[in-house]
Amino acid sequence: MTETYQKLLAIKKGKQCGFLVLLDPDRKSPAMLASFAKRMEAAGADGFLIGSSIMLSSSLEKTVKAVKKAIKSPLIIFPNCAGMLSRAADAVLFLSLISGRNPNLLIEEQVKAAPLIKTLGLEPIPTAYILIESGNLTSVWYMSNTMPIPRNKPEIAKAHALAAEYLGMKLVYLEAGSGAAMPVPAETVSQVSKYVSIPLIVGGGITDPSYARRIAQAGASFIVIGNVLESDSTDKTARAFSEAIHSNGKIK
Ligand code: 1GP
Repeated sequence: MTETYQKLLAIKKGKQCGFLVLLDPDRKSPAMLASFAKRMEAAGADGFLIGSSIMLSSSLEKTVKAVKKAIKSPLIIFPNCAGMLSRAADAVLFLSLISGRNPNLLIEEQVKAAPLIKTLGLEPIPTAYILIESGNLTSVWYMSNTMPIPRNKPEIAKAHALAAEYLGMKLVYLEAGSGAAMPVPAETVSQVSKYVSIPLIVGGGITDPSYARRIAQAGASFIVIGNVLESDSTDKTARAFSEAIHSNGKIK
């Protein structure tokens, strides 16, 4: 069962870089998130991740159902623990936080989640989650109790990404953390994307379409934008991100 993963590969093939929007169920009601997702899709989003580092609200199932009804593109769960699942989603990023040395997030949560994912009939997408130092203490850094990779050491990120590929993982997610002061360096994206052959998702702290364009040019397969779109009442920012991410390497 790899239908959603195949859709992601088709997006990457057709557009070179895909634009994913992060939906945080803790920040808006299901109805509000559904109408926001619909607008983001109209503005050019290719797909959606739904998740939160803490998940205070208990409305994930309701939110996933509402968003799913409102959009046509893939809706993928971006979980923070084994229980964060919904059968209404298209897939779940089956994450292992491989930059950390916390056994709970390397394998324990996965062992708990696997039987649930099977029972729900959800598509798991094996994903290597790699935290990159981003200047401030982000929620994911604090909550995961792991050290991120130093931002001036792309060779360490490369080694982790290659290990993930050799372990059979299907995606690498280079994460600065939602709301990061500094996004993943373009140089790291460039070096990692040249070094491995699996698609690369990049996110965290990207607030400027011109930086998204740089990351796309550096070889990202997907760029995730969250925070900066939440106050985007006119969708102008989303359209600017879409244009930049889909520019197919054109310099502006
Ligand atoms: C975090 O990449 C996402 O995983 C989104 O980050 O909210 O900082 O855009 P932002």
